Amino acid sequence: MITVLSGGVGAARLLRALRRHDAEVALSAVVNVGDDLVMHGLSICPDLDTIMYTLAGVNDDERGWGLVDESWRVMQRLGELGGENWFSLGDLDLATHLYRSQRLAAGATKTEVTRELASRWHLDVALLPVSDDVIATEFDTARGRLSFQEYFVRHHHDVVVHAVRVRGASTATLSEQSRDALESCERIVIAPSNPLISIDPIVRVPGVREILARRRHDVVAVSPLVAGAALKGPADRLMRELGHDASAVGVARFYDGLVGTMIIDVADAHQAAAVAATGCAVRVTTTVMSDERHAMALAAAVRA
Ligand code: FO1
Repeated sequence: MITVLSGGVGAARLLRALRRHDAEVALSAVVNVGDDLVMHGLSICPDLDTIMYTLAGVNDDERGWGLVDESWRVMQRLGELGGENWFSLGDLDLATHLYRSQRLAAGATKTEVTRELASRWHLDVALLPVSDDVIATEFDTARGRLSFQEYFVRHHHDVVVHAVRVRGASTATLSEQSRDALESCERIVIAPSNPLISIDPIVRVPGVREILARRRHDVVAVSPLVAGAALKGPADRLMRELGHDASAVGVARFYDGLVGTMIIDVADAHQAAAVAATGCAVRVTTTVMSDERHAMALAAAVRA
């Protein structure tokens, strides 16, 4: 059994690769909920949905989020009415948010609703929100305090960040299902997701850091930075702005004490000794899942 600490796109692709690599392995994803938002009265969980759609084979892989063959008529009409439409919810994607919002209003937990949605898509990966409590990642920026999606989407993560806050994380309860998945698996994998805004909001939930530290020899992390750059999103820029090295070494230092093995890209092979000097084993492979062959190579390295 493998449990993957997960953000959005990078985690979704790694989970898909792990499943294709071994149809038998039991897979769980403990997923970040710090990007979640309520908009137009609807509860939206971008990381959970990106993973769900990717594993179901219906994610728009080019865009990275949302459904393939989506249409945007509702957003267009909303704009014509003068409503807020900077955060695009596709016509079909809206059904997911309507379903989730109705079930939450009826008293179901996020964990229960996620299980229901995942079963409708026939997923064979346990999708687990790290907590059922509200956790909200926020940014102190040159333009003031911004919510996650205001920073990420409205401002195209193109604004200087002074600090990241994860509201609610330190008092959130780790879900029973996430705790079980982290305690009972043979290997914990930290996906190639943004360390600061995808993985850290998970690690900050009381219990997670302790489990990782205690089980660090079973923990494998994949660096999301390749030659100092993120494949998608602002990980490199945020690392620099918040005083970290934007490199595989910087990622290894950020995970110090929590990780037994770091997987770094062949483009960063020259940093292997410096990564090892942080106190973990190092594996060098292709981490960019650009095609099936590379995805399988990464899945094999994660399982080695
Ligand atoms: N990302 C965008 O860049 N623009 C959007 O309008 C947008 C809408 C959206 C709706 C539902 C959803 O599940 C994800 C969505 N995303 C959008 C992606 C999301 O903002 C981020 O990529 C993640 O939160 C970061 O992991």
